[in-house]
Amino acid sequence: MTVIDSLPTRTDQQMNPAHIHPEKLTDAGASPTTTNPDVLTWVEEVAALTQPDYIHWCSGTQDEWSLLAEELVATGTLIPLNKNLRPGSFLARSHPNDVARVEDRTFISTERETDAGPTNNWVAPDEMRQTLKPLFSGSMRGRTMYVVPFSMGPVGGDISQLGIQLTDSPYAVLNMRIMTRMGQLAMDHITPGIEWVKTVHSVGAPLLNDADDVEWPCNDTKYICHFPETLEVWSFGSGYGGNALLSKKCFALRIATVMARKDGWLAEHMLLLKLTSPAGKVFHIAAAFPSACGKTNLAMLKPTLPGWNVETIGDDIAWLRPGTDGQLRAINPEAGFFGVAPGTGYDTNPVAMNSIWGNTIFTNVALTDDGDVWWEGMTKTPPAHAIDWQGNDWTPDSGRLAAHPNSRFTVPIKQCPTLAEEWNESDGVPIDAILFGGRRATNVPLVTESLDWKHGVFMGATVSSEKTAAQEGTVGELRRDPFGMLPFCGYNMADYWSHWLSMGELLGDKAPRIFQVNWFRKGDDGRFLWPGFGENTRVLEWVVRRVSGEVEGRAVSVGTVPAPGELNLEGMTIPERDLEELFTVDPELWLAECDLTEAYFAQFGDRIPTALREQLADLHERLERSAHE
Ligand code: GTP
Ligand code: SPV
Ligand code: MN
Repeated sequence: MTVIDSLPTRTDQQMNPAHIHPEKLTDAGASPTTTNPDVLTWVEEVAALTQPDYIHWCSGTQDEWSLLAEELVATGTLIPLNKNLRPGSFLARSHPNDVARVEDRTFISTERETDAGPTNNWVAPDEMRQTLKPLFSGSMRGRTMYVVPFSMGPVGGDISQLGIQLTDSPYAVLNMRIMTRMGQLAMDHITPGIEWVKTVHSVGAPLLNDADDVEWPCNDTKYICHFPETLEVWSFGSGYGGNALLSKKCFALRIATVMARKDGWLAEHMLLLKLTSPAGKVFHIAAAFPSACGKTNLAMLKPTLPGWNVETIGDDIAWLRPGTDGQLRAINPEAGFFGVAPGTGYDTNPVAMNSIWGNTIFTNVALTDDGDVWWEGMTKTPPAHAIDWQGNDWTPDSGRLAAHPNSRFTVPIKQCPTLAEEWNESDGVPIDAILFGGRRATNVPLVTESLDWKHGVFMGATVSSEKTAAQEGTVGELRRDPFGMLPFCGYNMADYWSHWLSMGELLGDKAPRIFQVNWFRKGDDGRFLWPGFGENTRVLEWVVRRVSGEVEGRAVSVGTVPAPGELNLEGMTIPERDLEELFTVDPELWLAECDLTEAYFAQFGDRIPTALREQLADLHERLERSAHE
């Protein structure tokens, strides 16, 4: 008898009233929804290890979603929001120790340590399996294990990939249905012999002896583990975001970077947008910024320049591949947004506000007295009273934040009013420009074009950015975050740079142009020099005018910046001094930055591509020259 046969079914009478009542789920969910022996064996093995009371094979239907949501309301994990104000929406409050990705608990297990590289936590695969075994052993007791099949990208698409997440978190299941193409169609495509990614997730909180469940089960011990060589993810102890929705950072970035390197494509922490000029010319832009550095905002930008239009394709992850015409084409592998709530308001991001009208899961935001949500920056005037993200009474003068700084909304991408019609194209959209960015109070100009692809890769490789609340740790601390990928590259970062260089060779003169942007430069008085948000259209306009050969630019030591008058400032007021400061390149400060880059590169030893060493030497020389001018 197989493990699956031995597990109770939906009609079994020994249900634990304290957890999900599986009898409400359709009977179909009790039996396997595939005949693929690879899937069946794997599900059996994981069930034998984790010992769930039930297995539910997810169909991905709306009925299933609604039933699960209902069950989570009954157990207190989800609070239904006011149906008139926020229909079909729920609030979840996580455990206060489970609020963000845990980078120091994130591991890459490759046979050789150098394949993970100095920027990843490495543990040998065998050793990691030995560590995980006792943790996962019995970890799903008293719970249901959900089998969640999903496709990243349109099911069956050229650039798409398939995966299954096994999880004991129904909250994760609900989120996965929003974030991916989840359901039977994906399962039907997981046929014997094809490549698919196995992901296993347990909150690590077995329910023993009919114990009552808690609202947010998790474990103080957390492990987010990747086995790129066998296309596996094992995540233990957390129910939050990138730790638990394994399609996202674990699969679509860490595992996918390894797949992409092998097969000649790119898996990136990038937004995708479509920009149409007043003359009707269409451009597609991909932009890589670190976590909580403005991807969602740029992807949904409301242009302040008349006649320009931005449409949204993706806000977090892009997979890029040369098309048959030799152009780099990109898809958004996701199907939803897991966006930062604080700072999102009608004045900063009206498109996001209009996307989350309903059918949205909010996590760690505040609950208003009329049953709606609130967070810092949502409205200018805060509510007089609310329940904060930890479930306590809150008033504007309580001296605490109402919402956690990394509180988020999960919403289907189809609700985005500016969604581009091409968002679902299986061969993606052609990319005209790539932007790299970060949060830099100093040094980095508002916009700089790279001299060529190699210099662009150097720009991406040397990005530094101030840390945000998206990861556990100290907010504001400056750190290297190459390509916004520091926590997401599943292999040696220096090899990743080599891969980017070789993609440039492959693309040749069809390669998109590369730019660096920085919305976050500050004056001596600590205020942002650039208004940002909708006004970033002005930067996009200059970028595409460069791509179209309509503007000359001005050569500076770090690249090409707008020549005087080229940045369209019509209809906005910005002090002349601020504008000057936004583009100031101080050779002394940049030379100091070069020294830091040299030390940074040194940790990669001889895996650093020669081209990047040459780029550093050339930059050094240009800066020396300008310092003596
Ligand atoms: P992840 O989902 O964590 O990968 O983040 P993201 O890059 O999508 O970040 P998001 O767009 O949600 O931005 C996070 C924060 O940056 C919010 O607090 C925004 O208010 C702020 N932000 C975004 N764009 C701008 C801008 O142009 N200027 C300034 N000053 N702040 C911005
Ligand atoms: C990020 O941190 O870059 C995110 C949020 O997009 S999470 O999915 O939690 O990683
Ligand atoms: Mn992200």
